[in-house]
Amino acid sequence: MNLLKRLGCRRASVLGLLAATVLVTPGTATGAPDAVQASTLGAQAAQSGRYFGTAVSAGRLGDGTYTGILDREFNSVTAENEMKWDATEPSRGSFTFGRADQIANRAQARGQRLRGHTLVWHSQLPGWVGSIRDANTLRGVMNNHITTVMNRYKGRIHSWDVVNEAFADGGSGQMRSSVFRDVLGTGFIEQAFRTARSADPAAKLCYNDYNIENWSDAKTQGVYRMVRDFKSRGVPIDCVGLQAHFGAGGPPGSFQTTLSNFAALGVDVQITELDIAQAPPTAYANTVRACMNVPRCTGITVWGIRDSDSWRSGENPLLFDRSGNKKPAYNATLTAMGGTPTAAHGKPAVTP
Ligand code: G2I
Repeated sequence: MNLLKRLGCRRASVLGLLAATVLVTPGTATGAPDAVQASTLGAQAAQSGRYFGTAVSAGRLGDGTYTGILDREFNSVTAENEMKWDATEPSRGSFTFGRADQIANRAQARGQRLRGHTLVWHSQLPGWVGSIRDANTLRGVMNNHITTVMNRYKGRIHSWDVVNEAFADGGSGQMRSSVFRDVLGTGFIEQAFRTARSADPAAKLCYNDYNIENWSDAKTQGVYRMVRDFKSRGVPIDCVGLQAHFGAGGPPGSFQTTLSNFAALGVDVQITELDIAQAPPTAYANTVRACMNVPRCTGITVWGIRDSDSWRSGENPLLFDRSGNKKPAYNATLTAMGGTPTAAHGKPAVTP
């Protein structure tokens, strides 16, 4: 029933009230999306069975503004540095999990899911690994590292970045030089995935990289050929992580095509480290929409909470400003996931 008819004799005063409301809240009369519903990124993503996560740094867990946003908005957590090799096995066979445990236990206690990052990576690799020249030794060391770290969090991590950034930039489409490739050969990736599957059969095993978002890039094609080869030979791989560290222009026009093409190989895709220079709302919306349009795009992780928490903080690339306020890109992200402007909900129609 029409609100004004229901209110009968109070019609005139209600009309006055509505007129005043329209005057003080421009946008309401047209239904323009000037706000989003009282929801959160994680809850909104969950409506389509996805997660919305963030990188978390153990050193910031004492900051109440940081943890307030973390616990309100996100339902998946990635340790920004604490599960990397230099943090977990700084010397051979000596494992340290203090800071990683802090992040994992905290997330688990709050019902947040965990992404594992990362087991085999040429960077943040302790010097003792980089100086190994014997293949049997390095193979044993790599397998032991994968097995020990995965065992620690067995059953608690939904997706592991088993191998990170193994492909070269530029036009080669080949793997980059690293101690792993140079000593073990290109087969080290397959070896790592097979070891990972044995260690935690329930975890999704991902290959994760940056600059693989543009479909025609040689690097994207190189990773695509590897995943296709793995799937055809039964090498265990479940997902491709596209980091999505974008410039101000946001994702390339082919981004959704890239996600779809990987997914068509029979793997999930995940956006694993999203940040965009200057955080243009449209660039965030385009990125999120591409994921929402691909059924096997199972979740999105932003690489930090506030601009001041970012590894590229000079570019203000995240969803919250330095004080923890939502930026325009936040609303764009929530809306792109299906968040509905509050102006369309629970407010009386303005025209009778
Ligand atoms: O570089 C951006 C990301 C690219 N993809 C893989 C990610 O793991 C990587 O994350 C960044 C972290 O956000 C940074 O926080 O990885 C960097 C290292 O490659 C991290 O920076 C390092 C600093 O370089 C160190 O000086 C510092 O000790 O963080 C360390 C721990 O705070």
